[in-house]
Amino acid sequence: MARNKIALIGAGMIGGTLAHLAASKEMGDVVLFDIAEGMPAGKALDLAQAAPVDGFDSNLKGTGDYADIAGADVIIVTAGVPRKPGMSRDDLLGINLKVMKAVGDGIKEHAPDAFVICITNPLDAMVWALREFSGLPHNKVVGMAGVLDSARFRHFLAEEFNVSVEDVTAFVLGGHGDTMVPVPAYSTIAGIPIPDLIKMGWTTQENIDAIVKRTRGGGGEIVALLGNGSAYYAPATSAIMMAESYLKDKRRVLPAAAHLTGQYGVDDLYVGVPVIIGKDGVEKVIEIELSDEAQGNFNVSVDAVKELLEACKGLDSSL
Ligand code: TXD
Repeated sequence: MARNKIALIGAGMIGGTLAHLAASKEMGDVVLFDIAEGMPAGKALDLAQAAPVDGFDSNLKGTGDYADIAGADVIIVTAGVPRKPGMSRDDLLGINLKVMKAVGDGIKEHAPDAFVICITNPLDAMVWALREFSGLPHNKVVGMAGVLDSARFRHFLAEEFNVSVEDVTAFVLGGHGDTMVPVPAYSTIAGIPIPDLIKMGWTTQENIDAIVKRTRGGGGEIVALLGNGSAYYAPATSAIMMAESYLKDKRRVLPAAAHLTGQYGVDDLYVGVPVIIGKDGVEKVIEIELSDEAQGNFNVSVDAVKELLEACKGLDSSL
């Protein structure tokens, strides 16, 4: 049986971490594509030399030629420019929209059957644009943000309750930005919803409110600490989980930026919602009933995504 092929468009901090994870988990052969001269080949060679030590078999190739992504089963896109301190995700819009055009054209020509996971910011707008430029079916193009945002929420909750992260589930909806909507009512410690834990006196509403706020600003907190670039370990780990659910047809229920066609009252927009990812890509969008407060926050988040899309359409008349 032929190995799977995973193509990484963008071989920077997240791209390199993705390559390391995909190869060391033996998910398949890995192609690192980047416009930077030499760098993707250097990372591929470095990782290939880790293989004999760690004991994994994966062919790794660095390239600047889209022809090398031909036949990819999964493509993960991080190409673009990351946030610098003080820069909002939206500042990235103009630069990264042009990058999505080039990437979309490359995918359309060389790997139209792939499952594509977009990570590039501003996420909800970039995944929409990438889908448009690539022309792939909507169920085969998805955005990664929700797994990361809910992982951040889970980490903070595990610290608050002093329990294993494994026993914390968390629910985050909406766009990947300051308007994202962490939903405590659907977040649990071993199945016990957060509001019940507050009633049990295990924590306070104030503490949960502070955690929700910290989750919303989770990306910015790391940007400020790093001083140069944005988070990469957790974003890469999150995208790998989505890729595995597709490749192994695991049908995991994950929050992801998916194309909505009326669900949650939203049409033709990519927004973070719970989905099932299996062999056909996004196989189902799960529509849950939200409290008035959560729905209100979700609507604010959707409006922020809509605004970004309008800006994209203003920048590129083909959209
Ligand atoms: O949750 C999420 N979705 C995110 C998103 C969490 C963290 C970071 N997020 C975004 O991911 C971030 O704002 C960026 O837009 C991407 C990638 O972040 P990374 O930290 O990996 O950025 P790097 O290290 O700058 O890598 C980007 C690479 C770099 O090597 C460039 O040379 C390359 O992209 N690049 C290109 N590759 C291919 N084709 C084109 N046109 C191109 N332009 C730049």
